[in-house]
This record gives sequence, structure tokens and C-alpha cells, in this order.
Amino acid sequence: MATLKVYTYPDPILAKKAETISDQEILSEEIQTLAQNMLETMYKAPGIGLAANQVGVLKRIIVMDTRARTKEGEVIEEELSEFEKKIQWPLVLINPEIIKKEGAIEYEEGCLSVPGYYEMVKRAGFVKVRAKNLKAEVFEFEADDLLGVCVQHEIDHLNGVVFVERLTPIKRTMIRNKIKKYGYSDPVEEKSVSNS
Ligand code: QAP
Ligand code: CO
Repeated sequence: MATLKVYTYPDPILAKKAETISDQEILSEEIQTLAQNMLETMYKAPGIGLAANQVGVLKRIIVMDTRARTKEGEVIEEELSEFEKKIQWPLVLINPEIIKKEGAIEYEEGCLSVPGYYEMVKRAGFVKVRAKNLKAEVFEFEADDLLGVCVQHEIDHLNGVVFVERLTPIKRTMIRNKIKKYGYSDPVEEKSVSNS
């Protein structure tokens, strides 16, 4: 297993649309290993979702784990939502599609490709998703709250959309200018500075 390089906004790879993966390809070692390495990269960050575009691969695969955890990283079972309880974790979604959308939610989003920047984004409050798993089997699940927001955020990546593009024009310009001016600080450095 290996951690992968995460491309940061506005790298042009993040604006490209990822391609559908065939069943034969899903079962290949290449995709099986990619999924494991994406999970390792997400957990190490730590993050709750990662799309293949973010690691420079234009294929429709995302990994997610939105379960609440303690500081030590243990899953807090009592805090799982009813939808989260029905899911086999971690979630690996191949060729995911939103087949139903309802309501609205505003949630403060971040992104491993935009480290250190967070903004409120409006999305559907409930979604039903159809995808394939690593055995190329079709499955469906329902999601709201953080899980619902996260799956919409990750499917956006597969379509070449970063959350920055979902902000109002004024907020979008502001965050782009901040990134141009300050860039991204190394998270390790960031920690040692704030702790000193
Ligand atoms: C997408 O994002 C998401 O800035 C997943 O310094 C985020 O895993 C969906 C991360 C929020 C819904 C709500 C961000 C890690 C991780 C950072 C992530 C950072 C280190 C973001
Ligand atoms: Co993201």
C-alpha cells in the first residue's frame, strides 16, 4: 500500500471529467490497488472523502468514511446515523450516480485539494445513490447530513467540479484570491507553528 500525491486547486486535472470504469477494469489489480491506496491517503490526511481526480487518475471512483471518531480514531458507533448504519464501511463507490435528490442543506465544506480553506456550500439535503462496489456489484444507499454532502462533493470531483465553483461569484473570487496570495501551507509546519 502507498499514499498518493493529492493535487491542489487550481490544478487543471481537478477540472477534468473522469471516465466510467468497465466491470473488467473494476476487477483488475490496478483498480483494486488504486482503491486501497486512495483509502490509505484519505485516512492518513485525515479526510472523509477522496475522488480519483484528486490523486491524478481520471476514473470514476471515490472513497468515503464519514463515521464520527474519537481523538484516538475509534469509530463512535452510537453516533452513526440511520443511513450510516446500513452501509458497509469504508465506502468505495465506482461509477456513482445520484438517482434521487430532495430538500436542501448548507454545510461548511473543505477539501483535501484545497487544504486550510472552508466555506459554506448549498446542496441537496437528501440523496439516493447507485454505484458499483469493488466486486462490480450494483448497490444503492441513501444519505443525508454529512454523508449526503460528502457524496455530492465527491461526485462533483468526478465531473471536474471543486466546491470553490459552487460558491457565489463574490465568495469564489475571494477564496481564489486568498489561495493566490497565501497558497497552501504544509500541514506539518502549520501544526508546529500553532503549537509553538
Ligand atoms: C469533502 O473533505 C467534504 O483543509 C471531504 O487541511 C468536506 O476530507 C465533504 C481536509 C467537508 C463535506 C464536508 C481538509 C484535510 C479534508 C483540509 C475532506 C485539511 C486537511 C477534507
Ligand atoms: Co474535495
